[in-house]
Amino acid sequence: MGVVNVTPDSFSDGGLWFDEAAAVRHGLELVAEGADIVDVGGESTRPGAARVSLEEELARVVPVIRALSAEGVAVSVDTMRADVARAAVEAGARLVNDVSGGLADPDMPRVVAATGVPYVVMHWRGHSHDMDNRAVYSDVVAEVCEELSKRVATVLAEGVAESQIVLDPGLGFAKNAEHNWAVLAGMDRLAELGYPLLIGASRKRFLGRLLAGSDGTPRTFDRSDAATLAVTALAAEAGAWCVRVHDVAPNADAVRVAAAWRGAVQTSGREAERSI
Ligand code: PMM
Repeated sequence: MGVVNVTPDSFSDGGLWFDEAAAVRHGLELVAEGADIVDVGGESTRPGAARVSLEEELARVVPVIRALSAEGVAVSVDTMRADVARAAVEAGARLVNDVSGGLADPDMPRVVAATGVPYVVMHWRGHSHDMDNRAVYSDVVAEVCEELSKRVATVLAEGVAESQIVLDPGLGFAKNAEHNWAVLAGMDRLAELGYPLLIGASRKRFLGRLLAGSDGTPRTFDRSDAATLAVTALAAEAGAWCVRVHDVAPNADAVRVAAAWRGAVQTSGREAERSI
């Protein structure tokens, strides 16, 4: 999944694709580089970000989604608003990516149920302005699993089908670096919830912190793409269904490497069985 943030203020690419034509061009480039899905968002979720109005979000994303969909691109809409999700699907979006997992807008699950498209339910504890204060856990993996299970139960009760659901632990959303690493290491427990997993590590602060210089200054996001790539390879190996990334070409290659590796492991397993 390649990212097109149609925003002036997203963390790593804010302002780059704010213009409609630039956003569409970038979406097409991401597909050419190997993205299966292009995730279009009109609201920054960077820590501390303020919300945009419904009208502004619609004006940012709908024309871009319509244009990309008309080109045959599988578009997902990154939104917490049911009205935006509805308009996006009408404009051709084939997936709804809701970082709040239906918590920000109680109408979201019902609207997604009516559309029938896949629904990414992300682990979330509150809006960007104070999410860092909510990064308090005694066992982050257990609590993320438990809170996601509750969201799943709610969205199912609102009519979303099991087959629509994709889960995402929400790296960086009410999680510090230590929490993010624990969540990645606990992907097998998240997978036990029984739904495909999406992982969004690309260019996030915890990677910059890991790669900090000797004086403790975090590595800038534009120099942490190799770290994103490493997460992609490991997440794919751990069974992720999808990774959400900004720099598609090398990540698409990493996913193919992981798939070939898995395929070879399965083949050699079958051969070993035959020889017994
Ligand atoms: N992260 C961001 C935005 N949308 N969606 C999902 N499903 N998972 C994520 O981790 C996620 C997301 C923030 O990233 P950006 O603003 O740097 O693109």
